[in-house]
Amino acid sequence: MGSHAPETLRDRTVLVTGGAGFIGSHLVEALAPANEVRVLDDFSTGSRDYVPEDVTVIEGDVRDPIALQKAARGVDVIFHQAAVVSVSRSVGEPRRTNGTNLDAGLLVLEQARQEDARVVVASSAAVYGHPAELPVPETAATEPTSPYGVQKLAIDQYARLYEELYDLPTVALRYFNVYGPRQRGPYSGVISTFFEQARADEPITVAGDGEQTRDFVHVSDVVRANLRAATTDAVGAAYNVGTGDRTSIQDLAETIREVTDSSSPIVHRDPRAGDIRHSGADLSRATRRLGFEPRVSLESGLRSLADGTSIAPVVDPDGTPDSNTEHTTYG
Ligand code: UD2
Repeated sequence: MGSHAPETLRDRTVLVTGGAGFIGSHLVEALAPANEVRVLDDFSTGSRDYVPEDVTVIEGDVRDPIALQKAARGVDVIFHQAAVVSVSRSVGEPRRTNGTNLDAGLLVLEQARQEDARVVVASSAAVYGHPAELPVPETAATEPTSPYGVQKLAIDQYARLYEELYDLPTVALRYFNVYGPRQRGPYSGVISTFFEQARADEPITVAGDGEQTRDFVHVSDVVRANLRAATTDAVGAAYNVGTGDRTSIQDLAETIREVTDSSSPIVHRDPRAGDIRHSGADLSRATRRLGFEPRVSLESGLRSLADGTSIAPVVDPDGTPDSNTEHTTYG
């Protein structure tokens, strides 16, 4: 594959659905002000405080065709980040979560056809279910273990199909376990839970033996994958977005206790029903075709969370492409 897409985008009109949420708001920060950025969000979990001043906010439900039509008018790229991210909620309410995670995604693709816009879809490692191989490549079997995973697989495949059938440029990014600032709430993931427990000097609750592993990827790396997806020629495909490293939950608990200087005990609770044992990304395709390479090690990501320092993706303040981006490191 020839030269890779840059890690910057400028002078475009873009829409970020779920742009006030955890991942979406970090993406918006990287896109504004070099682009005209719009956010469509219902603020069910996101916050206005996360959205920069110069961004147009349309408050609405992504399932509402009128709101979406308004938000998407004249856009060049849609980053579709809005979703119900709780796996357990999808188990309790498969049909309702399907509305947001799949039906709305289809609406986004249809709207993009009208506008002739590119679509970058937030897919998930959940499409693999219990991964058939480790690290798991995009070509592995997809047998989701939750409605959430089925919904993400469906929109991931629709994105590919829209490229094939209608020549719409689409990319699906299969996020592994994303962490970083602004992640919070009951479904927010083990890293934010452990941080809260460690800071309160309360027990850090490891589910089961703690030997299960995950591929934790910092949100700034996820933003960088999105920026590449916004201009790549390698469309009509899905790409893993992780680090390629796996960390056990026990090790994670110990590191978080250390970086927060906490005296919390680490306690073991019953294993979580339906938990996947291991998860880790094979990044070969994402590196080869997209030029995506994660930059933030888990250790430096956790330290920056503990210190409250932010890690920006590789975009300079006015969005000018930086010829040194390939070699910029953090940590
Ligand atoms: C992640 C995604 C989910 C889906 C899935 C696909 C997050 C937040 N969720 O679910 O959206 O894409 O991957 O496979 O990224 N744990 C504890 N103690 C706690 C909480 C969790 O030990 O207090 C364990 C949990 O049992 C699991 C691991 O930590 O083994 C990660 O849990 P999670 O909820 O952060 O994410 P996961 O992998 O279930």
